[in-house]
Amino acid sequence: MTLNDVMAQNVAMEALETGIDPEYVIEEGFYAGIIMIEEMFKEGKVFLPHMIAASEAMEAGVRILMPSKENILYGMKSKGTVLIGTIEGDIHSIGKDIVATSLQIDGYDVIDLGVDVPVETFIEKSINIHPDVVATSALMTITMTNQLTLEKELKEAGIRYSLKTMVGGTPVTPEWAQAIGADIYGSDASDVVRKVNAILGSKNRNSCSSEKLLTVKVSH
Ligand code: B12
Repeated sequence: MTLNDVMAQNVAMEALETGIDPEYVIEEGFYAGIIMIEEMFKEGKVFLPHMIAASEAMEAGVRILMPSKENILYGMKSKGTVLIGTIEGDIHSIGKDIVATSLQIDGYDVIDLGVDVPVETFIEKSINIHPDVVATSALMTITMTNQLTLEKELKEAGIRYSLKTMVGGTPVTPEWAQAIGADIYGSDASDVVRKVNAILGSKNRNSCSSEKLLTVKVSH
């Protein structure tokens, strides 16, 4: 852990102690910071190692701001299962982690497959786990196309009808989601939680998965 990471953690702890909404700290603090670094990167004022250091510091801070899921979720009934990962070819993790954690906090069983997840892995896990939602994050225009491949392969595997798909990430738009046939587009964590609740709401009222206790622990 670097000095930057420790400083980011300290700022996050200070914010929690003063009672500021953690989501506000992420959006207006860490997110704004990383976008500033991106601008400096584009202008050639900082380089890739600096971006990596900045994003690691952001991750360290965000981890502090996300409450201990095990405490919150103990004994809570699952609202459903979400399989999530950053799509093949893409290693960006921060946004995906925030979405995963927010869904967990809201009562979903979240299985986080990590980053650079091959389309085949999403298919295999969907067949074995029967998730309610398969969610993919894409931060680059070239990796967005793998979200389309996933749609096609879910159909070929004969399981597309049995689940909902959800897409997000900086270059992903509602138009893209519609064009590839994804069920849900989410712009940020609160939008995701609202939309997943809306789309699974009717199912949850009758489903046996709502009787299942949450078991998955947070992986990050
Ligand atoms: C930090 C960062 C990195 C870090 C990533 C660290 C990490 N652990 O994630 C590092 C330095 C490693 C990195 C590497 C690279 N990066 Co980069 N990176 C960024 C940066 C500056 C911020 C991304 C971020 O973390 N944002 C903060 C989070 C909170 O926001 P978010 O990801 O958008 O997530 C929110 C929403 O999008 C949504 N969401 C996210 N995921 C999901 C999933 C679902 C299902 C849903 C519903 C919603 C959702 O909810 C989140 C919470 O609000 C962006 C710039 C940008 N404007 O996005 C470039 C950016 C994404 N990177 C870019 C590039 C090109 C790269 C590299 C190829 C650079 C290189 N030359 O090596 C490599 C990628 C290698 C690879 N194979 O993936 C480009 C992509 C361009 C494009 N359009 O294709 C960007 C846009 C920068 C730019 N302007 O050029 N990067």
